[in-house]
Amino acid sequence: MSLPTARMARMANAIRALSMDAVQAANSGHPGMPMGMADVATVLWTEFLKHDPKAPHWADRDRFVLSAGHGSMLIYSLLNLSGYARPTMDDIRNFRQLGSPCAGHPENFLLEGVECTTGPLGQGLAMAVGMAMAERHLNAVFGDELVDHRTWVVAGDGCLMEGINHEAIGLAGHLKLGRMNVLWDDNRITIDGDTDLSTSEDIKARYEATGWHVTSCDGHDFDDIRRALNEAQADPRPSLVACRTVIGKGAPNKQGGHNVHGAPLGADEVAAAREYLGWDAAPFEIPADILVDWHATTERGQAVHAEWQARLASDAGRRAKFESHMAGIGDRASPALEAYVRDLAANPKIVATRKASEMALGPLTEQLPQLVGGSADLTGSNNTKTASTAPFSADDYSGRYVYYGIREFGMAAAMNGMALHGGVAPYGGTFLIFSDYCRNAIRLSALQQINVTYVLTHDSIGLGEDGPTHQPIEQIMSMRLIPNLNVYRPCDTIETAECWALALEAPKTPAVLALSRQNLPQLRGEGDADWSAATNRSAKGAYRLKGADAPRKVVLVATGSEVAVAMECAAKLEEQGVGADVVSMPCMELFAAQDAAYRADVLPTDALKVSIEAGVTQGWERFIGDNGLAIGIDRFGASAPAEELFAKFGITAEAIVPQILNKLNG
Ligand SMILES: Cc1ncc(C[n+]2csc(CCOP(=O)(O)OP(=O)(O)O)c2C)c(N)n1
Ligand SMILES: [Mg+2]
Repeated sequence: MSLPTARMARMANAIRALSMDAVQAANSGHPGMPMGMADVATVLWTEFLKHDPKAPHWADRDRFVLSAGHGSMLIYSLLNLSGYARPTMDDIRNFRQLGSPCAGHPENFLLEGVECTTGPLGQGLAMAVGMAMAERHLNAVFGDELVDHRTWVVAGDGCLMEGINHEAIGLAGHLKLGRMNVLWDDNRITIDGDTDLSTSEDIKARYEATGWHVTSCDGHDFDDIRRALNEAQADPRPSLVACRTVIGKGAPNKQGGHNVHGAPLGADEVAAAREYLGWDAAPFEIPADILVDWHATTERGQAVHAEWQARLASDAGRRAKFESHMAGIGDRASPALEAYVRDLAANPKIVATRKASEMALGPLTEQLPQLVGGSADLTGSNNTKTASTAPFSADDYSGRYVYYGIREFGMAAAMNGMALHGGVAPYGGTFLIFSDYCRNAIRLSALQQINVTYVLTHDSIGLGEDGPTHQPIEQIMSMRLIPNLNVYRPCDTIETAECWALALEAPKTPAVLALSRQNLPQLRGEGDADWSAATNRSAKGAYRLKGADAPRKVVLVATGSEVAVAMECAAKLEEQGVGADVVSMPCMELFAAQDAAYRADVLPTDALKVSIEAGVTQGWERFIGDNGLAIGIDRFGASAPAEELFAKFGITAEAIVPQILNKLNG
């Protein structure tokens, strides 16, 4: 049952008033989008969205994604008016100020009800694809009784124009994610002016061609909005609803123009808007009758939530399984790997670390049902598929392996969406070199404090013949620049398993696993016969793999495939009576977090420190100091067999040892 139009209009005007007043108070922000989409959002939130403000984490709630994150006042208004505990009106008063959860753009870690961080245009919608995938997967596992919800997206012209939109809707159309509905704020305005300035694209035709259902509505006509949303819900395909709106609707002199996009209306125009909208309440005050109407609309969601709780309670076994699944991996990755690693200790394997990753994924995917893998069309190269992970497809959403296609950015964003949804622990592969294609989504994994594992193989010139376009040089070090991202570069089978355990057992930190294409010797095994989480040597980020025999003069620090090179260097140095430690550093971030005593023990000041990594040397000063020796590659690679490249670029014991001796004697 819908409320009369006049009351709906006043509910929508509450969003308009809060948005223009908050932006005015902050003297910064974007009033145009929330004022333009206020009517659509009011219909969606009060009549369609399944949610319970008293239980923002309810697993079967609909997901709402404000992909046009600059319109953050829209979601802050909606959460407040619907009766969520936060944001309070004081929070809104402090919009965009230090300490307020009402940040410039919505942040998932600041407010319950904000499902994901948005602002980088296009990625909200692409994350929503992942949420819709997670929903279908869990529905296939647990059935309609426990998992049956929709993913709603509000997106602007910018979200649809970004390249990632193509990847995201291609994936959603192919996977027939019919429970995903995108409400496009079709206002024909972006920052620079009319969309005519920069695009002539037939967006509706593009969505249709991608397998989407497309409809439109007058975004300021409540009945027409309802009609379109009902149509979107009924159609089995994902839906795009083009909502024709006027940006800044309600600001009589500025609405419809680009100046209302991202600047305060100004005191005069705010006053004019109050007049125009018939809004006489003071700033940040909502008339009681409007608040009553808003709160009443959430009774529907509360009732549905109560029914869901009853269904969950009705079957104790199913409930336990569901709750354990939704709770995530916790610390169950290490136990899943114990038998495998202990066997490696007794039976060493010479394999590429990408292969070692596949071997570790065997027991992990077998024992951890939350793991959902995939690759951006490099399954056989990334070694991401296991016997336990059948394809996830429109015909069978119970599968746990996603063929993402050649959509690195779309894959990364979708994985973020899955992780945010909960109940799914996503990992996905591509070549390390193409991390740059999805870099901003990796950054958003880190910013959003979620667990996503990036399996990035072919991690150096060691990939050989494909040449410089495919050979990472600056990628590993540049990944390490991203805060709250653990970059792992394991050196052998056992370290690879250790890094997988660490990656999966950090619920608020995403991980990159940089893995080799080429075979590597197994360097570990001694002392690993009783391997467990407690003996995971990679956990401290770096450790002494081999101590010096002769009096120590040198400490060689290496990662990944270069640890074996460091071992050769050490052997040659020892032959000449020069004592050398070898430190394996699979994760700089974890090492940097250790206490000073441990760091000083591993990297003592009284020895020459030599770093060896087949990538840029910049950054290694942090560990080897000003007087250290950094062996690396500060230019693009070349096309040739791997062994020849290591020789050419001097990443061999033959090339390195003389430099060390020179330095010691110099
Ligand atoms: C990836 C990315 N590029 C650029 C921006 C800066 N930016 C923020 S909003 C915007 C214009 C968006 O236009 P539209 O989606 O139509 O929003 P409207 O002006 O209608 O509110 C731009 C370019 C951004 N936030 N993200
Ligand atoms: Mg626009």
